[in-house]
Amino acid sequence: MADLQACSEFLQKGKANEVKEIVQQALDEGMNIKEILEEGLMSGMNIIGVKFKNNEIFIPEVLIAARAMNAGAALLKPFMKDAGVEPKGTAVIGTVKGDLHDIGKNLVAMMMEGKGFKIVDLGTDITAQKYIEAAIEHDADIICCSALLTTTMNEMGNVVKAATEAGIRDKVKIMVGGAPVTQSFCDTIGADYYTPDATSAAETALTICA
Ligand code: B1M
Repeated sequence: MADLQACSEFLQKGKANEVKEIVQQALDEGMNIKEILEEGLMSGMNIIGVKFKNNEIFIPEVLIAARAMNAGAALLKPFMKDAGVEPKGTAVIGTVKGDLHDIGKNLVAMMMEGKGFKIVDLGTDITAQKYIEAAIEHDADIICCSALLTTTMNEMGNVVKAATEAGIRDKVKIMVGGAPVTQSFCDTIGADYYTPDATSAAETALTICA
């Protein structure tokens, strides 16, 4: 019988081939999709999140674990809808206009994916208007803005304004983060949540959509 605990451990070590093998075996045995996803994949990514937050592991380990998670999740994807596995929520994510830094943004996206979110990754250099259009198109619960430059972080305020102008401010929460961003900046621009790292961002997103 497919060993989901072993799958979770292989995921944490970034062993994508082994993860795929166990997920395929579990599928062949007719195991419950939700069980494979939660016990084989998400449990491993949760442990990675905690270790990253505690500085026990670093960016490369997170990236290879996320790659293994994606490899396993890709096998499950075609069956998710039929199995009634709904995403925990939908988040539109991007790095703000004028800013090309995307490593932190990608980590946030991966951690949120690991928690079961549908992620619409817009990339970098994203205008306020683009965030809003995507949030409307995908009926997003959360808009996630990342900024690494003191010269671009103010663009986050424009995203909040644009959401208000588009009449979606009560439907979508706005989360902000990135090295120069602080709680007091978040409060000043009227965003909903500031989190200092990718793991807390994913945890906060889960609380928002609980
Ligand atoms: Co740039 N850069 N860079 N850079 N760069 C910094 C940010 C800088 C601090 C370096 C320095 O001078 N010491 C400085 C900013 C100064 C400032 O504004 N205060 C700087 C500068 C000035 C620039 C340029 C202007 C340089 C130039 O051309 N003169 C230029 C700007 C280009 C542009 O964006 N328009 C530039 C360019 C680049 C590269 C392209 C070379 C490259 C980016 C490659 C890429 O991202 N694909 C780069 C890099 C790599 C850095 C440093 C070295 C590393 C940034 C990084 O990826 N950190 C950085 C210096 C440093 O930090 N040591 C620097 C790792 C990443 C995991 O951390 O993104 O903070 P971070 O994400 C964290 C948290 O912040 C949080 O979670 C992550 C961890 O869990 N987080 C969120 C991030 N987003 C979040 C969103 C959330 C919640 C949490 O909710 C939605």
